[in-house]
Amino acid sequence: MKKLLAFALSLTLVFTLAACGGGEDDSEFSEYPDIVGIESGAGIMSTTETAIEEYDLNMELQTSSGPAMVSALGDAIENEEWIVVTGWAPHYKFAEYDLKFLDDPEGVYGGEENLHTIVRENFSSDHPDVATFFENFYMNDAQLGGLMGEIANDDSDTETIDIARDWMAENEDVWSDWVPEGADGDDAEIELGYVNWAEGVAMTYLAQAILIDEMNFDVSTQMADAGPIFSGVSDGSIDAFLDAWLPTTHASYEDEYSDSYEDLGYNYEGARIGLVVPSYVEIDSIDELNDYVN
Ligand code: PBE
Repeated sequence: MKKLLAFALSLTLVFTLAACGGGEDDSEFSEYPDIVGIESGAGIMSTTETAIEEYDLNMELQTSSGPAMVSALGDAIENEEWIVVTGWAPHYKFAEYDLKFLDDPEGVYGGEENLHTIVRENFSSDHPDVATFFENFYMNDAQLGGLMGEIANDDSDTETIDIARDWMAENEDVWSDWVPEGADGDDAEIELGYVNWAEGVAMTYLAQAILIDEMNFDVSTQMADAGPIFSGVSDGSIDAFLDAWLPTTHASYEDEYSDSYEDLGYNYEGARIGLVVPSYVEIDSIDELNDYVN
């Protein structure tokens, strides 16, 4: 009995030492001590630097990419480890995993936003039918979520545009009214810019498929970081971008470039950005993070 007690006491000691740190990182976030971010040009990255200052967080922000962020999230969830990522909705990760946005009592991340389509100067007069098409282009959460999910879950080598075509075939009622009657681009070239963010990938390839198949334009796509995309639309080297987050996330790009592009309005409403964790992470607010990091 005594022996057992001694054993129990020594165990307590070990646990107490471990809880005090003892030089080792044994916090809940030990596997992912940094916030897993995305590309540096994303608005959510600079907003997260502000959040780190505002909440005085003992975490750093790691630069990564949208897809790498999702795969880190998947790995952490497989092992039930705590992780915090820069996250946004609409995004297919919410369909794939049980996740939650951390509350943001300081309001650093802003409220709901809309996704806008912006086009280069003179684009609307050069291609009025395409401008009308973009003005009509609108997806709700279920529609965009469905298309994003099909792209994310495709493990064959199907080209993204062909996944969009399959979606078109099943959702004609969604997009057919976007196409102006009699539109015929006569093979005119159009270049769509996008960043590797799931919602923009989905909308860009859907627009490309419709413009080619239903309106007879010759459409190419170009992927780059947000900065080059905004500057490309403003200098006219890119015709259109469908994933401008306004009024908050891309406000600095809007300030810098909006004199030299045209905003055709929103294609999705109710988007949001923030810090996202798996639902089993036992905190609900950004200001609780420091209680769980070393
Ligand atoms: N996002 C997705 C972007 C806008 C679209 C939230 C990662 C950003 O932060 O700039």
